[in-house]
Amino acid sequence: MDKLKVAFKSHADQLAEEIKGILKEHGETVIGEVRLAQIYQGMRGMTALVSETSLLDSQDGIRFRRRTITELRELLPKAKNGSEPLPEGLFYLMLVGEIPTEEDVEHLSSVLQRRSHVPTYVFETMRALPKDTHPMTMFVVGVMALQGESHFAKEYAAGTLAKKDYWEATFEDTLDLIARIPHIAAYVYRRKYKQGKALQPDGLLDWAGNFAHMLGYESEEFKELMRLYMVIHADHEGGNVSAHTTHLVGSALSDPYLSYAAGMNGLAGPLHGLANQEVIKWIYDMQEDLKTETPTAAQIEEYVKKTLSEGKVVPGYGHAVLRKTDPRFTAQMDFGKKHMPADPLVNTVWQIYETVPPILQSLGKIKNPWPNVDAHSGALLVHYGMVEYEYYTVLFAVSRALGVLSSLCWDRALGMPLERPKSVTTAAVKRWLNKEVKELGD
Ligand code: NMX
Ligand code: MLT
Repeated sequence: MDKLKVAFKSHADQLAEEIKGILKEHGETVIGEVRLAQIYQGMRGMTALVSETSLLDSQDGIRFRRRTITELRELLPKAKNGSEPLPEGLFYLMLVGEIPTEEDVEHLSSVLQRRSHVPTYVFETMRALPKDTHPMTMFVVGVMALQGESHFAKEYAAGTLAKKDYWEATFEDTLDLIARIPHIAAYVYRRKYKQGKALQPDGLLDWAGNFAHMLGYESEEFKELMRLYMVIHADHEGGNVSAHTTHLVGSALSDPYLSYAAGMNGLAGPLHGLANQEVIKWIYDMQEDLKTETPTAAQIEEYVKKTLSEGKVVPGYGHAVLRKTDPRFTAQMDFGKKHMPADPLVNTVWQIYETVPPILQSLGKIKNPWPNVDAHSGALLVHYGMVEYEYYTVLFAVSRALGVLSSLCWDRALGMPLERPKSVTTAAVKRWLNKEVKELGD
């Protein structure tokens, strides 16, 4: 058995035992209360899920196994001559709970290289779509076309998969999928924007470096950006739309291909991952409206007010949980200061950062006026020539696979059951408020 699989299983078995003990002793402990408003308002602040791979703090941002983004940039192994963390290292950390050695990461890179073949029919399926199909739709169609390869689905259908082995088939699918999706994603880009000229993978490169290469970006700096990008977008605890959807669909024992594709359809929404394309589109629209590529603070302020007066959101700002500037934004700002301090678009992003929060704060209703991860990413990509902003969410999707699929491995290894919360009608709420029934939902 592969050593990563052995390490994961041994950690999972230990945790499963601990959970048994915790539930035996504290299973009936009340952890909080649910207010009526919360079930009408997106369940904000309701703790209702367990997700082992990361934990979000409203002030400090995301922590992976208690490590912040800043610590990960320091501690995770790097590519030769590189200074950004390798995403394979983060994947290892999410599965095993420990910072990997360089050797662990090299091993994982080569495992992913070996598993990366994508059958031709997948590309043919994607080619059958009209060229103006959104890149996220093409991407998810590619993932779905690959679903026939699922070990989990095949073994389950054959009746040879015992419950105790669900985790292993899920683990195999996870490695296959993570190895293959950069090819699918790169194909979407090359087909849509580069006359369909797909590029052969480079077997000597790491996962993110090879992805950059297949997209057609050969500079070391862009490869470094992809490594950072793939790390910071990977996971944001369990309640965000893409992670929660993947977990929910997976809870029906839908295989990892089906579950991940479902999650990515959620990522494709403008309030979630699609916000990265919306940010750049919003900046371009602002430049056109103001007839300048370098708007002043006063001009940005006017444009923000116009956006709000039209009943639209300012993309890239706000968050359901965070209450400070997203450290993923700060990490990208740091990358920008190092590699492109004078880039006009990047400087506009920084100017927007100075201008927008006080305006949003002054409205009094927005809980977090600070930028999230999506406020920065597009400007860095444009700097290297990736101007096709409709594609940006696909990059997010490739990275998010690391988090949601390692979580799915944990779900299976810990024997997480079907997720099925209770819902009520407003008529039932009214009956309960009028004391016509004892329990909400009767
Ligand atoms: N611009 C304008 N209005 C906003 C913004 C914003 N950036 N953020 C929140 N609001 C509004 C929100 O629409 C709501 O208005 P109303 O009461 O009229 O319905 C009010 O402020 C209160 O919302 P919050 O409780 O602060 O935020 P909520 O948790 O509901 O939503 C987001 C969180 C992220 C959906 C919201 O901040 C937003 O729409 N932001 C812009 C889109 C975005 O950047 N999404 C990416 C999130 C990160 N990701 O990658 O997923
Ligand atoms: C994410 O990365 O998933 C977003 O920041 C959204 C969230 O955490 O709700």
